[in-house]
Amino acid sequence: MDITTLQHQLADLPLGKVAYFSVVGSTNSEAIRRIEDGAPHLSLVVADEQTSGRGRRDRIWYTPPRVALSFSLVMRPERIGALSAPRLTGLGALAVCDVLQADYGLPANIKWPNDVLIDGSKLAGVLVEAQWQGDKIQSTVLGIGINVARESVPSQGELDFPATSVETVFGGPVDRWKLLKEVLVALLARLPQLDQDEFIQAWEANLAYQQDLVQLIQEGAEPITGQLLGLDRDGFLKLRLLSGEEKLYQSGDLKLRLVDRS
Ligand code: BT5
Repeated sequence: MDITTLQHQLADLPLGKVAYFSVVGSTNSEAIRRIEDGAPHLSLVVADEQTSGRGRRDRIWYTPPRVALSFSLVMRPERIGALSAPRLTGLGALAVCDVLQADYGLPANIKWPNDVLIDGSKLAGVLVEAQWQGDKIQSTVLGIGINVARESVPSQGELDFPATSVETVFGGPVDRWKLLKEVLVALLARLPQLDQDEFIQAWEANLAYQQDLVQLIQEGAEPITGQLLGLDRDGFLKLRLLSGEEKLYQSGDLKLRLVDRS
């Protein structure tokens, strides 16, 4: 891929500036740098390889060359509404789900808050990062990483959750750049709904482990066990605890795991 071809392929989408790197540290970091330089709403940074791709809490996100998709979109709060910012993680995950379901016939779902799964294995992750000035969000970056070819899947020893790729589950070749455009189209189609209840309903309808017993795990704290009931209006996770009490949880650094009752 090169920038001219990419710009040409994406020319009919209402994006800001489009940048392409054959290798970059992190597309999120690059997008944040571009915001500081005044990059407009929906500017896009795409990389063929990331050397310091990251997940939440600076966990590593592996993006080897030529086999995965990694990209970040600039989201200006004045264009999406600052209150919608917490929903951006859902937007990214939902867009990937929409495409895998509709265009590839795959049973994708979302492990709250930010992972896309197929048959219980993760093939995409979303990382939303916000830039603050005082107590005001200046801008947000929505980053998405998708394992496309089989070679993009890190060895299991490097992971704390099973992983797969689109090609593995699709069972045939997948054009990365076609997939990129499809995800961007799906994301842009969902964007106008971001502050509406329909958006939360769609996010919730695609959640993995609905009604199942799950655990929320946070480093240094006792795991929280409960039945997964759904989402509230802010995208917080609703659990019914073993005591019967219903409680809401904000994503933060929580890891969600299914409780194995076998
Ligand atoms: C995520 O974090 O899943 C968010 C990943 C976001 C990556 C995109 S790529 C474009 C943009 N630029 C960036 O620098 N980041 C974003 P989290 O839920 O914290 O999961 C991280 C965990 O996923 C790691 O600790 C690994 O166990 C696992 N992991 C790392 N690389 C993986 C991969 N390629 N496939 C599946 N799992 C992976």
